[in-house]
Amino acid sequence: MAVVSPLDLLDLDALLTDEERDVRALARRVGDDRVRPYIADWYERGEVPVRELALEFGKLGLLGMHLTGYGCAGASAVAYGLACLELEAADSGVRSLVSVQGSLAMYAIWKFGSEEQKQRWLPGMAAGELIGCFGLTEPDHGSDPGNMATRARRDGDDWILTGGKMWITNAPVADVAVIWARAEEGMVGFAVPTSTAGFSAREVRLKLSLRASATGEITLDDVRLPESARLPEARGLKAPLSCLNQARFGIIWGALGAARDCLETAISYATSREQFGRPIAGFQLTQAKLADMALELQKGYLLAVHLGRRCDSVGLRPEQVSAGKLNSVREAIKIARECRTILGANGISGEYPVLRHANNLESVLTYEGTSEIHQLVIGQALTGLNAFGG
Ligand code: TGC
Ligand code: FAD
Repeated sequence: MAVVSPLDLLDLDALLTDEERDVRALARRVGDDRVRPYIADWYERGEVPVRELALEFGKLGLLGMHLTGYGCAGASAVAYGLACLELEAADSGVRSLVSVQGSLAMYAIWKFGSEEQKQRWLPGMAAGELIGCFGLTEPDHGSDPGNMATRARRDGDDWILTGGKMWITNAPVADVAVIWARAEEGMVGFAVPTSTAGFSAREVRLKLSLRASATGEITLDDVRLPESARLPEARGLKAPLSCLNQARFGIIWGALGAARDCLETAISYATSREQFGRPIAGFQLTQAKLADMALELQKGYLLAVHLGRRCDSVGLRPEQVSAGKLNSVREAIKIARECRTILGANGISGEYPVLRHANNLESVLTYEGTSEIHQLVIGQALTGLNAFGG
């Protein structure tokens, strides 16, 4: 009997162009060569060579790949999604590095920055020579960034930033931090060189998830910035939220990559592991699990391709991005946990990627809008009623 791979069950490859398959192959190769051989060790140590990886990804055009100009590749949304899928099949932390660099930090500067800011930061960021981070979340304001405590006040021609940001990916190694703050005129954003006096970032320790990712806490202690550091086109909370759409789109695809890796591992394990004198894949209960997981994976992928095509043709509404993020991550984490059961005790070992993916997906479930927030975004679109509070 021919054995089909979990993402080939319905021949969904037929939905892709040759160019898209080439981008996917490139991202898969970089994941296989530059991440998989080392990831268990990085994860155990809670360290990842961000700069080395960024240079590698930059050379291959994977940073800010869906943006145009300034050294960016100008790829389609679907191609970008496929790259996220393959990178997250290696590790969510590695996909996060790329998402935060390209979809949050670079996108914010690309969309809202001055020409001078774009020239200063984007080519180096696309090449992976400069690392960016995106500071929206604070210790006391996560789901509700509109109530953030960080303040920007004018002082002559300058701005003074005061406050702090928490859980900021890439912050400990970043050269530039996109920082969001409240000012008299509403929400404003800045491209802050991390060498500026009063800016500091320390690594968040004791993470049990996304360990192969640099996560930082930022302190802004009267950081003085010239007006030229403010993102001139960013007006109101809408600006940072529109950056989130970009990163959430990548997660729609990325989470499916983590799920695929778990499912492939579980199938391979189940066909070789024997109990009661036969492969555990031959038990009906195992096959029921595998069939249901393959089905959810395919459904998630169909949704991702549909949203990708819409994004490339007419663009996406926020609730459509929420629907994709909610579905992909919620199903991916279920798949990862179910695959873990199939591996028995080996399922808890770092020799296999499954529990690492499941643990990573706990972060992915929470960041870029928790599942509850996405349910409420969809609920608001369906009813016209805002159930967020306030
Ligand atoms: P609300 O009054 O609803 O909206 C304020 C203004 O923003 C507009 N808007 C959006 N615009 C673009 N994209 C979206 N997704 C938008 N959502 C809302 C809205 O139309 C309005 O515009 P205007 O013109 O009327 O001013 O704002 P709210 O305060 O009620 O909050 C809405 C809510 C809860 C959906 C929002 O705050 C939210 O999304 N919260 C979740 C926060 C979040 O996701 N943070 C992520 C931080 S970054 C991160 O996690 C990186 S992880 C690393 C990785 O990506 O790999
Ligand atoms: P809270 O907002 O306190 O939520 C706690 C719980 O309450 C959740 O279950 C939530 O769904 C629920 N809840 C909150 N409000 C409501 C409501 N109205 N109705 C129902 N339930 C509600 N942020 C950045 O800005 N930049 C980054 O680079 C970044 N990287 C991250 C990396 C990692 C590893 C992690 C874990 C987080 C990162 N974040 C980043 C932060 C992330 O975006 C926030 O954690 C997320 O938005 C949730 O905020 P919170 O953790 O404060 O949870």
